[in-house]
Amino acid sequence: MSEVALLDSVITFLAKPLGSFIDGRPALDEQAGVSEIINPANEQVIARVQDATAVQVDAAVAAASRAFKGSWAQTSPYLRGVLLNKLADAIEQHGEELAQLEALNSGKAINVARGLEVAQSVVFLRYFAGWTTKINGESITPSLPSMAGEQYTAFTRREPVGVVAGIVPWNFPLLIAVWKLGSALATGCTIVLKPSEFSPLSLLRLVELATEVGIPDGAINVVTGAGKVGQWLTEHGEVRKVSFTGSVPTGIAVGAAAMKSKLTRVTLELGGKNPAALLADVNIDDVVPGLVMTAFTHQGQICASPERIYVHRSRIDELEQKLGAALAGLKIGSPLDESVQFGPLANKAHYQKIANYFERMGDGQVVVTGGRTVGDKGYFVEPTLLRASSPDDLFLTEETFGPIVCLLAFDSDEELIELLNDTPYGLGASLWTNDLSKALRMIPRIESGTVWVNMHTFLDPAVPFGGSKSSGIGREFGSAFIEAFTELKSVMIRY
Ligand code: TXE
Repeated sequence: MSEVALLDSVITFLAKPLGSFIDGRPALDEQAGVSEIINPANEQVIARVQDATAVQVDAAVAAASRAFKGSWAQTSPYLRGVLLNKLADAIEQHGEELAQLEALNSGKAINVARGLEVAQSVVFLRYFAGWTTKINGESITPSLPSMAGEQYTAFTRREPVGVVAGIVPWNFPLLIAVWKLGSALATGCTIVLKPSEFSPLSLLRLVELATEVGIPDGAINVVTGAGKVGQWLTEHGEVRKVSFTGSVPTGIAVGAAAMKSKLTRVTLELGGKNPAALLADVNIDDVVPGLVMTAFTHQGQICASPERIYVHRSRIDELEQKLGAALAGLKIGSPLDESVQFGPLANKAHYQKIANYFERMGDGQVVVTGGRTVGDKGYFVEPTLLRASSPDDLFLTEETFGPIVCLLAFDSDEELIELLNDTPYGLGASLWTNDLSKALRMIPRIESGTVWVNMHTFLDPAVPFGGSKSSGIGREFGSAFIEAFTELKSVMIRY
């Protein structure tokens, strides 16, 4: 099948001078450095984006601060919800344009860009829009003694923390930015977003749409560039909260810098080495499509994707054979081809990291399928299935963040619990079984922010998401996000 034709709007956007977006308009600076944005499918330059200067980061924070105290503070909760819904409408109307930008920039298969990244951005924004009118404190009756007939009452207020810095990774540049701006704007905060230096394009288009639908200038700003720009934001004295998604080492550095700055609040959503466990009763034919989808969508570059699969010894041969065959049948190719299920890795650095893992394969593991790079143009690799013989295998311990899944047999439920928890991480885990009674007994013993049963990596805006152990601090979504983006103020009154 041929590639989808690029929309004129996409071609026009890519040809524009691009850079930061501050206070409702593009902020371009002739003196600034420029980063070339590469299409990972063919290694061609598709756009040039200016890197933000320190002065521009200051300007972005100042604009967010003005909006926080001014226009956004004066926008009622109801109108905030209306504006977030209007932005969701605009994403729907420009859905194909945003999906094409994503496919071009991050190598996401066009159907995944449309059906997951863009469609879910709309779903999440509408969820946050619904919260704007429901963020309240509580009234409290104190027990203070009354000496001369006086009485007391008290209440709490949920007040927005202020200017938020949202630092976004390269794997879901639009959706993760929406999580951060939706949480910030719903609670009355304003935000400065920093996309990854590899994939800033869809967010730069989104912030234009935000201005077009009437979100006040300065409420959402974007500063472009590499880690240094994120560091300036994290250390900025007027930033009250950092919401970071990315790798564990960078997350630790961001958390430490934020604490050191002004005890700036942080939410960290970091990586993991997520396990899936297949109990003895599973129907392998039912499970294989779910595992392919959850572990190999967007080439496995999803923070909660399973990379280690523990299978009851009685079923591992059947799983190995059927999962291996399903992976070998995936169509690898251009993300703009609607029949392709598996595009390139998102950038050269990540491709080199995965290629390096391929070189280390075979020493201790059996390579069931995959394990090679594909072609000589673009960052393509094969979906890869390994079978290990020891729980200490490097493919059961190190996060690859790529399309590499490793199987290991287990014999007893007690052994399985130990294997699941034998990691510094704790983002997501899944149990695959028809024995719900057994699953419910195991769930409290699994050290993980989320446990899925007969599914994995499904995120819903109503269900809190985040990591335990070294996979992060704090929770996004549900009502849990409100705590992270507000301060609780107590008011006591004597009357
Ligand atoms: O992540 P980083 P990178 C993992 C994955 C991948 C590895 C590296 O294993 O191979 O991380 O990817 C910004 N202060 N994940 O380099 O470094 C950076 O510019 C403030 C897992 O992309 O964590 C980018 O915008 N910000 C992950 C963002 O932080 C800094 C998704 C993430 O970059 C900074 C992506 C600093 N000192 C990669 N240094 C997940 N959990 O979903 C960098 N940044």
